[in-house]
Amino acid sequence: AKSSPGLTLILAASVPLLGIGKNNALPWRLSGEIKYFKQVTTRVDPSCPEKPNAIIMGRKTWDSIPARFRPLPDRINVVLTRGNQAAIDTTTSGKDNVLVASSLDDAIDKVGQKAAHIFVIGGAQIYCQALDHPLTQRILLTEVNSTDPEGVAPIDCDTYFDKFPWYPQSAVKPTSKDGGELQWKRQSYEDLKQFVGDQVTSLQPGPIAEKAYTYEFTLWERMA
Ligand code: FOL
Repeated sequence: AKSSPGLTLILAASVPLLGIGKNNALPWRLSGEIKYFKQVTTRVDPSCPEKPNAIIMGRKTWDSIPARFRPLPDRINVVLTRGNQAAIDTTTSGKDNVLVASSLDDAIDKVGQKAAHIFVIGGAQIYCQALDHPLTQRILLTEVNSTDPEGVAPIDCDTYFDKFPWYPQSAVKPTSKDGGELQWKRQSYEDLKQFVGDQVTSLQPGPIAEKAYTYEFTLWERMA
């Protein structure tokens, strides 16, 4: 993957357990948050204005996006599958911005030269693979809190980003195998603002209230 851009994970996850899904869908519907996802993954990087961005997703995440919305416009959509590639409709819709790959490395080989930024958009299996990938440099994590009046009801999820031991309240802590050092570090809001750029008008310092939730946009960077 010569001179390919680094990988950025983007996800919204519940606090503190990092729930990301329920019944192969998002656990919530937060219009300001999905607008941020759309703006961040679509925005044209001024230092690379001729290139679109790429989004890499697993086959189950592809399935979770309503057929009428996919492929997501103005981004190169790459769908990972070990199975039947014909099951992913890349042609009949008349859209030419979708391709299929058999692994993360295969996906990077296919879009690395064509894309300004590569975003990994899930789901849990793909986030785990990407977290272990040497090209992964940052995580755009939206922390979602419930504002349930009881203050105790956790957000109902069946899928978790549970391999991120650096998260402050994760059930799993970094082990001495990792050198006992923090490999991932939360960066400041200013750093996040600088990374996403001026076109992302939905970026705000959090927490932001919507429905029965508050959410906050955060940036994490790999230190080693
Ligand atoms: N990351 C974050 N921060 N929030 C998310 O909701 C999110 N969702 C996924 C991956 N990373 C995320 C995967 N699920 C669409 C639907 C589901 C989905 C990702 C994207 C989608 O339809 N997006 C449209 C905008 C839809 C709208 O405006 O309502 C797009 O063009 O991006």
